[in-house]
Amino acid sequence: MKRVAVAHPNIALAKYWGKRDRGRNIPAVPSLSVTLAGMTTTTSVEDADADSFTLNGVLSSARPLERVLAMLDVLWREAGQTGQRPHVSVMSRNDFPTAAGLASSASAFAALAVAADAFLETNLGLARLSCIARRLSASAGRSLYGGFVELSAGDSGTLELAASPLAAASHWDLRVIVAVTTEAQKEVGSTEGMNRTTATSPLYEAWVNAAPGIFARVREAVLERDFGALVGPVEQSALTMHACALAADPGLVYWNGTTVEVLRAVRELRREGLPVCFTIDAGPHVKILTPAVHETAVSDVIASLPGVLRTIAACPGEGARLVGGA
Ligand code: 2P0
Repeated sequence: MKRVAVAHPNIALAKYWGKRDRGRNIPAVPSLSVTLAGMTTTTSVEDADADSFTLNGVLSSARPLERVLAMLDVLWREAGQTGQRPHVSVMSRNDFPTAAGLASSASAFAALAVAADAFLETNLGLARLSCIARRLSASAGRSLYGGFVELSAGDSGTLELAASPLAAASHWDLRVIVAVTTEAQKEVGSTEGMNRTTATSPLYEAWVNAAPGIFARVREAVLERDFGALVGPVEQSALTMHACALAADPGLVYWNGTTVEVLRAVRELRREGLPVCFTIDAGPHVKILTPAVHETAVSDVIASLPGVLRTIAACPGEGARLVGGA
């Protein structure tokens, strides 16, 4: 038997950065993301004599294999199964480069949750799968759903925490233009970066206190489809997250020179009258938001900036889902 699922990465308009409970992977701040069409992870789960995980055609071992099997084991237990879990061959492929700075762990764990749930016939439903994916990678909990998705903060005693859909992909025809500023992998991954920030940044508490208000403003602007109201809190969320990471010890400098040039160019476009704003994740690439009608005008300018290697355009897309299998 074989089950195949697809999922897409998501980009947070209100950022998650910091955990209230590391063991349970509970976010310290609420986040709000948009799931992106156009970039896809496809994952299959099928019977095998021994467990294995192949990513982009390369057999994985150690930590990546452990995380994949952890998902299978959790699903098996959650469904109340007590016998031996069947051995599986898991194969996953991304049609987008991880160096594009689009969280591949989000689409990876979301696709795996759906494929494994179907393969094991656990039938847990999207909310349970989102909770399980969130434990492995918080942003993955959001990619279970399409369109605009929110994930609350929790307290250290929280056991169950799933993302929830806020509005469908069709709610707002936004474009996300990714300005790729390097092909290199980032030096410090998100999990390590946010744990270091939590432990050492003197600005961490200020971030945790400010984030709920920023999130509320993003949420309201999304619900109202008010781009003018979206600009301020989206940029503040990203810049406050980075300010807090920069102040860690040692400081986390995710940006390069081109990152700053792109931020300046986005603000220049805004001064010229275009509705456009930026966000930045734990890497040097800049993600630029604009209503669909302005996509070409914005991406032409951004693609021509010195240091921008290329741009990738994406729009709101669907959540994780099965695509067939025999
Ligand atoms: C976000 N990021 O909200 C933020 C903004 C990166 C910057 O969620 O430790 O891979 O596995 O829960 O989900 C990336 O962090 O971290 C992320 P873990 P994850 O999109």
